[in-house]
Amino acid sequence: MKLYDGMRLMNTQEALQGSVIHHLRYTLGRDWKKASIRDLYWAVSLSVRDRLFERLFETENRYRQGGVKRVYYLSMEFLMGRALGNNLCNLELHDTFKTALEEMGVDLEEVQECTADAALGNGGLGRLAACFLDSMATLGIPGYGYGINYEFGHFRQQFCKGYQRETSDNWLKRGNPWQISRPEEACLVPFFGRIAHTRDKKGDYNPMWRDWEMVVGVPFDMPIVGYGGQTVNTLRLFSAKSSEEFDVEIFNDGDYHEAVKNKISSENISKVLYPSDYFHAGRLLRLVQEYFFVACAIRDIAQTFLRSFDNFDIFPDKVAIQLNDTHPALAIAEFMRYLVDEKALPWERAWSITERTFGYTNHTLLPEALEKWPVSLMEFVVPRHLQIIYEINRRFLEQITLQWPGDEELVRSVSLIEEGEEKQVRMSHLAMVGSHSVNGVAALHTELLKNHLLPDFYRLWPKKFNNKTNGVTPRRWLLKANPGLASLITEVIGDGWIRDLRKLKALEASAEDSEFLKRLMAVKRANKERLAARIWSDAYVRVDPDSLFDVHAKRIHEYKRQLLKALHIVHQYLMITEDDICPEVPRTFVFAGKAAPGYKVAKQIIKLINSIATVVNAHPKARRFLRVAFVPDYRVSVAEKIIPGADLSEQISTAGTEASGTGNMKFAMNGALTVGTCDGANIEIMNEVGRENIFIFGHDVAGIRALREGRDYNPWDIYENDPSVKRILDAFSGNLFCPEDPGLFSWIFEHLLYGRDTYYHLADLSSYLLIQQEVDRCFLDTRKWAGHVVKNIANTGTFSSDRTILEYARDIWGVSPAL
Ligand code: 26V
Repeated sequence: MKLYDGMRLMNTQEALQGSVIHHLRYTLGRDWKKASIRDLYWAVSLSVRDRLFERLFETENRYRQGGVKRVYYLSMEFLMGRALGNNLCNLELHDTFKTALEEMGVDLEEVQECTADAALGNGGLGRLAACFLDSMATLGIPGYGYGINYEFGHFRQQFCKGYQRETSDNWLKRGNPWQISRPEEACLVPFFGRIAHTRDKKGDYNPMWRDWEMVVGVPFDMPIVGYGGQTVNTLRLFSAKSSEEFDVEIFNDGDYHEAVKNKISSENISKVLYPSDYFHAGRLLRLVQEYFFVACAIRDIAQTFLRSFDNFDIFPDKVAIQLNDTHPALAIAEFMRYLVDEKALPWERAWSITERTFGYTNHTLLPEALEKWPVSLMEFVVPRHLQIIYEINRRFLEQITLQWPGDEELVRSVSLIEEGEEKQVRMSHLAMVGSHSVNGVAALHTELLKNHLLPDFYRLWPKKFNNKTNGVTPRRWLLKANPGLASLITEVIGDGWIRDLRKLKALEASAEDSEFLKRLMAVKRANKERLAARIWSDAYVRVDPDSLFDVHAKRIHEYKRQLLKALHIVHQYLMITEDDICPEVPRTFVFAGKAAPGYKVAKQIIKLINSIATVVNAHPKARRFLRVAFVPDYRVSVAEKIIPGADLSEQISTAGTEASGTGNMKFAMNGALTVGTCDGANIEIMNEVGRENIFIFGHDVAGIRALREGRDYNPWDIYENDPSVKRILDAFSGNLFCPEDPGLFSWIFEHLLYGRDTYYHLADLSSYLLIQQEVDRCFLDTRKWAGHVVKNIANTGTFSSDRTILEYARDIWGVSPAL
């Protein structure tokens, strides 16, 4: 059998079968007859991996020979999901592999389903990083992801009596065929210790970092293939290991116990992903993780640079480093330390190189999520970096005072150090001062950054600020997640959309074509059936694929207002059970999402929704029109099933709180209509698809601000004056949804009425209920609905992460595709 075509492995069915059998026998040592589904997963994955690596070598050669500029995307999170299906899809080998395996009696779908997601992220920020890697590889941009190889990813979610229970995600338990460790490229990272204030021979101040403890960072590489397979980049994740030299030293002192203890603590660094994306708790281990990661990344990046060049002045021409939020912002101090302490560059030169190298992306407007580290903690973990941060701040404030003499208030507001009972380092200020670019992730978000979150910095450096509206990769989120829709689209307009999503626009020509609309809705119907099966197997709720699938799937946060959705359901339920009004459109309400383990209100919201589900689904009359299902353990692979089956996409955050949202884009692309507020990228989706093809409701940012500032938000008035609102809230103060646990949900009544509801649920409730009626009316007219669906799909082209990445490449990184 012919195995090679030139330097490349063959991709015929025969060759693929041979490859699988080879790996099964010789790599895994398994007899075909005794192979389990997991063995097959491994054998198939290794066969795919062979094909990735040969392209990875080609890509590296191309980059090296071109002396190209490289982009490093530093992120504490990469929410990759499953690799096999995506790699097959991007290599365009899915169908060949499927038939090759079929002939061997193996079902490819089944093989994929038995594998864990790579859930090294919490939500939007981590998934965006994963989409960006796909786009960089597809566009042929030399882009590398850098992150942490967490041993445990995001927790697994189960429900126990309606409450969220977390279990650990031991995703590497059975190994990972996609990762290759590179112990020969490990790096040493010093921690803790003290600064000795010494002078050099010339008498100049020469601080020495002494008595540090050493940790080893071992890189693990994961190949990232672009669509078409021309480019394979890498995602490099670091695992922490204890340094042997260090252990030996202690060991020689005879303190065996200490040696073992330290081994445990250094390996703990990459043990687990922090499962919160909301509250910055300021934990020591988190700071240690952030520093460990950037120290490894900077060493690695510098080493790669030095393999081709020797003059750091051209570093910014050859390297761009993008900070995914402030989590890797210490990289700025670490790079300064590297240039000044290790490479003996003068401060000014080092600073100019640093500033020209880094870019910073902000992903949140919520003050609770902004990172601030106590100076005392930093002094303990990274004493030299704290010193450097102080020096950056001293020079920065000196410049401010020169420009605006006497403006003490300005100095206080922009300082990297927040004064107060406990002095803290403001990581966003460090990131901004050390970068040449600061960007938000949707037009509205960037405006709010400039004018509300960071107005003083905007006044200082208006040109640094820019917008990069998020996007999602159409390969995973359309081609792979929705094969039915993808092939229908390809049949009508060709397959150019896979690389250039704007081509979807051509679908508009078919918006009136009954035959096309029928086929489109048949695809949706098939996806709904698939989703219904999943809802039954995972949430034990029987649902009718003919009902309207109304989906709210994302992290559980007060600002995302799952509670507002719950109020709508309760309203419907009460209309049926008390007013005897039956909705014309039966609905299935689908929820999915995890709550941070320490976020009590979010966990209560989960319990509430599960309790509402129990009551509604059991009510003999209500269940004829309504079903509520909370699908557990939301993750990338579950999103791939839920999103294509949705009719209605709920994007109902309080205006001014959701930086962008990316689920909103995935749903629209898959032919769901959006019901949304004027928030984040919803506004841009509205502008693209047209006001008449989206359901927009509620207060906008100015309206919410007026409520906040005017102090005229009086939820009691709303409660007293609107009988339906009163009835909904009374259901919570009563025990309608918690007959066995009286008083369980009365907090909601109090929270929305007495407490300061900073997310203004009641302010938007009546317009939300109204717009939902409009949704119903529209859904009844199947043809009209289908027309809106086409308009949505056809106009989501701009929300491809390819567009986003091309903008980063052009405006921030100064790189161009190297295909
Ligand atoms: C914050 C924290 C706080 C400390 C503990 C760990 C941790 C981890 C992550 C975060 C920040 C989360 C920010 C985030 O995910 N933002 C989301 O970013 C998406 C991509 O830009 C965007 O679409 C969402 O609107 C935004 O909420």
